[in-house]
Amino acid sequence: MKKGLITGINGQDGSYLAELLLEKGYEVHGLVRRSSTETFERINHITDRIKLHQADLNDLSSITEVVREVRPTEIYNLAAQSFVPTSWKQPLLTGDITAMGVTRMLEAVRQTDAKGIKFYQASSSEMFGKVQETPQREETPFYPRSPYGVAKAYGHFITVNYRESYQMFCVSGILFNHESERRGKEFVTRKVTDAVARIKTGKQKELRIGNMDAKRDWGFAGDYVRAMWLMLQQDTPDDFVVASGETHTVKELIEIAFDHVGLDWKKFVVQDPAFMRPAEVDLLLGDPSKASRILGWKPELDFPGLVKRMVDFDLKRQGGA
Ligand code: NDP
Ligand code: GDR
Repeated sequence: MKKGLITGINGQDGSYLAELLLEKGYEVHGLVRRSSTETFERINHITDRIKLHQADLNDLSSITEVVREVRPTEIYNLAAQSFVPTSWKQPLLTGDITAMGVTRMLEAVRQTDAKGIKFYQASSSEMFGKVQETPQREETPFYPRSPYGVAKAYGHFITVNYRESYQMFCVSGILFNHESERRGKEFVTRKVTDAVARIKTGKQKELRIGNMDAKRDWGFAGDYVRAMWLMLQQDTPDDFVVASGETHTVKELIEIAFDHVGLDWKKFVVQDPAFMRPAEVDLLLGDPSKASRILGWKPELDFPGLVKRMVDFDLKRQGGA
């Protein structure tokens, strides 16, 4: 039986990936950090079918112990400080978890069973930052624009380096933005769909937002975790861009979300400098052709479908549907 260990199992992607691995008959283990209030909102429905282990990406001995105890066949390293604005407020912490945390995971693998464990690193389109070409491909040079992007670039290269230094099966998935009803409410898609639902049900008056001209290549998280799994099923380790191949502005996102409940967004949206970033990533557009050709991956949910799904979910939560 295959055994999967997911760091960040309690996050958006971790919860979808855990479901996918269970469906495929894996024994699923998750690494979670200690918290004074245990909230497993995203994985409550599957906690009886998975095994959780307490460890922290900042603590090598704790993760080595988990890797030794579980002896997984596959590790998905999804844990990170993943919110870009926080990376300017807490740059050192972001570096510790999102960059050095990857080396700690790789060391835990190398010291336990370098040849027997396949390793997936959750890399990001934020590494492209101030983009050097469009669309962005696996070969596009990185120019990160935030401490988060810089940390992810380190994580990417250390993963490639362990593959080349120790012939370990390590891959880096360069994933573009992917969203769902399980997305944290601080990220722009969920912030918008949650606000639309609250405005529609009379609980909120306005939506304060930052840069509406930023363009992102958005997809559905459920589709993207399939690509992670596919990368570890290959015979040789390689890196892949995973994206929808379409880009949309934040403004388009807002329009679709408000339209879906019959509201005029212009009456409710206020631009607020507080949500502007010190350095912005203006445009992201990925080229997923390598993932399509080699992994046979393609996304199933398109952008309008994704936004409407999230609005419908939030509306239901607010008792408005
Ligand atoms: P989330 O922020 O939803 O989840 C991140 C998880 O990491 C959380 O469960 C969090 O734990 C855990 N974590 C944070 N710090 C530590 C630590 N020190 N030790 C152990 N666990 C920790 O992110 P997503 O699910 O959206 O993303 C998954 C990964 O993919 C991240 O690495 C992210 O940077 C990357 N990524 C995401 C993209 C996206 O669009 N979603 C695109 C490209 C890359 P807790 O629940 O306790 O907070
Ligand atoms: P991003 O996602 O930074 O791309 O990182 P986010 O949803 O936070 O921002 C997307 C774009 O929207 C603009 N924006 C706002 N963003 C937020 N959060 N709040 C606002 O009010 C707002 N107004 C405008 C932003 O400026 C930005 O241009 C996500 C994370 O999941 C990372 O971990 C991941 O690596 C990348 O996606 C790919």
